[in-house]
Amino acid sequence: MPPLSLCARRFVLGLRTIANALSPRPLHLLSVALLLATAMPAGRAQAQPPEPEEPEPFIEPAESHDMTEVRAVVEAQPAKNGRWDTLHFRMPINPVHVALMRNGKVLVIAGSGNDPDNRRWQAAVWEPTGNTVRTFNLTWDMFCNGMVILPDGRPFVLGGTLKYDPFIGEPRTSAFDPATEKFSALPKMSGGRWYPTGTVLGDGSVLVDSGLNDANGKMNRTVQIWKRGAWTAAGTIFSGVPLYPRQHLLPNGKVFLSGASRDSRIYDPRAHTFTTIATTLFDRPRDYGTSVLLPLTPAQGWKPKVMILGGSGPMATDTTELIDLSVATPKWVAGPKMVKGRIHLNATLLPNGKVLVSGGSEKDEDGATAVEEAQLYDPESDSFAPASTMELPRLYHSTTLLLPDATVAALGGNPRRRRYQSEVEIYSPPYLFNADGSPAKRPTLGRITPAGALRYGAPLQVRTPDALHVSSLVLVRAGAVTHAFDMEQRLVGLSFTAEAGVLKAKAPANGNLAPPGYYLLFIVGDKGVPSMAKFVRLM
Ligand SMILES: [Cu+2]
Repeated sequence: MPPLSLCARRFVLGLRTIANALSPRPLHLLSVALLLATAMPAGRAQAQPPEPEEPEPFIEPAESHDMTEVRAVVEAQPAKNGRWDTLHFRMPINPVHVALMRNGKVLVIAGSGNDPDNRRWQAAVWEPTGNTVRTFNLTWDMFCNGMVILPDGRPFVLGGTLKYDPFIGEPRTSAFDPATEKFSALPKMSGGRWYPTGTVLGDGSVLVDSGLNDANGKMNRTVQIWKRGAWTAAGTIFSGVPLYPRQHLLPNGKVFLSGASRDSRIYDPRAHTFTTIATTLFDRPRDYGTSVLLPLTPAQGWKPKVMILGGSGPMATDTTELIDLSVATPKWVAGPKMVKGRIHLNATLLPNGKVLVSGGSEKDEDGATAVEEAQLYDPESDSFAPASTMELPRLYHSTTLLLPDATVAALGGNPRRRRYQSEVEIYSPPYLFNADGSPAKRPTLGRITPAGALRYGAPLQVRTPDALHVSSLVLVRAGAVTHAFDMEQRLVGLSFTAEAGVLKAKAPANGNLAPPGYYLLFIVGDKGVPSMAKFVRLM
């Protein structure tokens, strides 16, 4: 550990006392690393800076609170607030990682599931429509991996856990075939990665960075790109890189890193360099906050805007920030505040372009301060509206995922080791209800032409009897969520013309706007009601 200045030491010890008062568990090395990083903000990293000292990551794993009692919540105005329903079905494994596959089923990965003594590493395929689930064993521990979905539709698992306490990262990777429901090993990365982030780039290659290595449990400093079946080195990570960095591919082909650290950076996949472009308004790292690339729409010229929400610790912030990345000198500006501070929250893009913000707690790891009020962020009005109330706390290791029927599944929550929230909740947004609470009539999505893969810029036709009453046609990339962040989520709107029975559009112009892979195609009616989605493959 680097030597501390007296001031930093006092700061660390002060926080340590607070943290110990909150938690019976002794603070371990990563917590101290977090506090250090908080106490001493990292300098602005330039391209490939010399690295005199191993920087320590910002985010610590969190666990230590009890599940709370289930209580009934009845939503009186579903057409206004939407509605949460708790399924009778329970998830048989800890759903730390979830990915929506091209067949509508969900890959759920627990690995050891936050239990150091559990050597039975598991995953599952969950079918949300019938609520069937099939669990199976894994040959290595995929707990705390990074996961994206390859352009061919296979979830791609990057690293995981080799050892607990202190955590050592796993260098292995594996791809899951949705058809055969089997994993196959792919080449190892440059070293272990525990808490890495993967980002699919415009050409379908995959960037991976961050994560603790398998040599000494320190940061894996190599940035790598997966291309044509092999890993290549793609630069060196900057000093003070957070674990699970929040990353988004921008329409210019570069990658924006929005947190958790205060300095926001751009990674150039060609030059392999990081450049700091902005600093958050919030004066600490937003640990376990989340980040969303807001909808890329034709009305906005597909200009990229990113929103960051909540995070920090031990007390969470209720603040949000927005950045317009289409301007020459991007700057964070304050967004509306959330109803309460949230750490370990989730944010999910809906087909109508709004963002469902749910879960988390005001105090880190504390179920008693769980924020069960969900909210909908509207990028057009830049404001939040209530989105009813969840029944259960959703803290550390909870996930949310947009499903093809335009509802959102909320799973898990596991701040205390060996226990997790097994109940699954489904959010039905207001658009699914009439004023009297009955189901809204949805536009009918008919045949999509071409039937096979959709090429960039190519004509696209969507049959629908509701063609003259459609307000938007959107592609929503199938999500892959863990640790309060969806590494895949992205909504790309398409401009179209409507004739009786058919919408005529063009596929997104290129892979930087919408990286190759599988998307949910929705049409949204003029009253805001989305159709059921169909998967399309973009390439
Ligand atoms: Cu974790």
